[in-house]
Amino acid sequence: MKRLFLFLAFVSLLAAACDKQPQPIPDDIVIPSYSSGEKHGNITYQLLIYSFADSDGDGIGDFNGIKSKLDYLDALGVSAIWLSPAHPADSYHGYDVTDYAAVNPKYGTEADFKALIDAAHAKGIKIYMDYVLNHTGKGHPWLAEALSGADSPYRNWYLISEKPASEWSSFPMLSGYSYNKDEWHATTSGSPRLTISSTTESVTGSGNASWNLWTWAPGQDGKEVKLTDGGNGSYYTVMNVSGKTGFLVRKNSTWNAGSKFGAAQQDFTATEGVPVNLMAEGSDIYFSGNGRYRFDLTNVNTSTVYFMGAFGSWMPDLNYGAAATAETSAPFIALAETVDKWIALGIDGLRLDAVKHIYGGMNSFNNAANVAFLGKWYDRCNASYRKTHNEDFYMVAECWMDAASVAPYYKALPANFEFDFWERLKWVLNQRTGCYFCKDLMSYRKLYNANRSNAIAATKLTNHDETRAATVLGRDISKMKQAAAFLLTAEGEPYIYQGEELGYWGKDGDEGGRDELVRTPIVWDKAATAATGDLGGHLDYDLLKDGISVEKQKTDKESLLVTYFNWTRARNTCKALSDGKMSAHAKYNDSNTLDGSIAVWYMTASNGEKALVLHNVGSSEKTLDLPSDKLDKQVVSLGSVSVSGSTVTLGASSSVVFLQ
Ligand SMILES: [Ca+2]
Ligand SMILES: [Ca+2]
Repeated sequence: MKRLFLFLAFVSLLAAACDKQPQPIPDDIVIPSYSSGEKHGNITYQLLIYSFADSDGDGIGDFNGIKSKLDYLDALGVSAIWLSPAHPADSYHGYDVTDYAAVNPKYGTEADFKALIDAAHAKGIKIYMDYVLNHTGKGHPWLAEALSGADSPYRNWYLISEKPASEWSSFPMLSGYSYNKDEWHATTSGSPRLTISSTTESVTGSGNASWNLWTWAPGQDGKEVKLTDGGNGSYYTVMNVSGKTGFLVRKNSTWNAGSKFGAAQQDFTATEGVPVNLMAEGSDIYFSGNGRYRFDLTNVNTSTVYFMGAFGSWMPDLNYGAAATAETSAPFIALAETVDKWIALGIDGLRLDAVKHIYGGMNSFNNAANVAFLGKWYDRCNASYRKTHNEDFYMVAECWMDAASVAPYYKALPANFEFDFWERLKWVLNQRTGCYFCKDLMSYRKLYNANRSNAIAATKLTNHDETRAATVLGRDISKMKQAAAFLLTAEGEPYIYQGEELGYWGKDGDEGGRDELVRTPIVWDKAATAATGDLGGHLDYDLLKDGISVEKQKTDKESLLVTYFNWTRARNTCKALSDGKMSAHAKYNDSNTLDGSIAVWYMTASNGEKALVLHNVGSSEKTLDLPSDKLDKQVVSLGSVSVSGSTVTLGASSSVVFLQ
């Protein structure tokens, strides 16, 4: 029987259940809502806590804000959220942690975090925390302790050396590392300490020592106040302080490297009576007082040492020792114990940051050591999780390399991000050449499966460190919709990055833009309410308008957001898509270069359910003759799709899925 379906552009609103016949297109947009256990797509949303949703009006996103938007994430078909680092940290983005056992108070309390976890679980949404294992923030107390002296019990938690150019190879952790002087940062060991206390002593005036305070009131020029030698390596001055005063400590009157000492944390505010551990080339210190104060500088007999920080002087690398015994190292044990705490609170998995740099620097990696280390890390965390759960702990790593290089990491971990997915897909869409996509993806999965039979490819378009998908695709809405359709019909477990579903654009800092510009807050409503407060004003205000808002797009059939609703719904409810393995089509595959704009594959689930996936990435209509396929049960479509007998006609940038 000849059947004909004609779907006009962007109105593919079929109920996407594979066991149903195609339904008439509803006039109204259906915003999906899932009942318990109905979401099978394993779709994760990458969320930036600081810029997702603000609940208390301070402009900074928070746990309660996320909790209030769980219905949105549910409609988007999400069954897990990867949270940006939730810990206290030196920077707004959180990747320079200062306490792994706490939550950042900017985001709320631990009770708020727990309430978010519980509310998410009630909707079938898991919570993954972001863990940074390569380095801490410079402001972590572990580093201050490690630098307090050569005999500190924390000394070996970091890679610290007086002569790194000749000593670096003595660290077992740096086997295979290529020395790079730019990754070693001068600081002071012996930790000069500064204590400020109220006093009735006389003002000392300018003292006799070369050590001095460089002081200023914010907004005014500074002046040098020489300290008085108090003997035994101590110096002091007494002066009047009126209001907020900034200062740095200097060894002499010049600004030569190593002569300036400040706080470990940016814009640090000193408290009366609490000693401040100073660091060479440290940050500005502020003190607010009204009256007379004594500034005591002690323990100044310091030595210059260097710590290794592949990502820069604000991110000192941790030292786990040789990979073969990493699990016995103090930082490994300390970090694992913090994971125990979050597992007990209810988290479901971890995303691991920058894993290729753990055993290695910025440009040289010891992949074998990283795999050995990560295997121990996974086993340790999984053992903790399995005490209270019957399934394994989820862990996905950011191992930013090509598929062949990532493959060995599956020996250690169940999931890794597939950066090659987007590398291939952006080429497919911009070159309008789809015929090789299935072959390429299957070849990657073969590499992964050689190392782990149930390897999970964490597929994605872009993340918070990449130029936005929309920008890469020339802000062509048809290509952006089809990028979503590819992501949600390919084998793997897809991630959707905050704002991608709304078509956010922006250039990353590495490509002439700025990191904040690819981390733009969600614009929730037509009043353009957004959590902009933590981004230092580095915002593209053209993005913060009502036209792109969730409220606007969810009532617009032609919006990108509605395309995401439809295709995530299809993936969640069609077992062939959610659980399927890719296989090539006999006719339309990589040999079909005459119709190079066509990408076709099957997805076959473990229960035998099978779907035919068709994409035309070309700029003109294509008619495919598919006598061996069933074309009567359409799951979801995009653009213009019509069926006549054994032929399917796909308009430009059009996609469709048929159940077999
Ligand atoms: Ca807030
Ligand atoms: Ca490292």
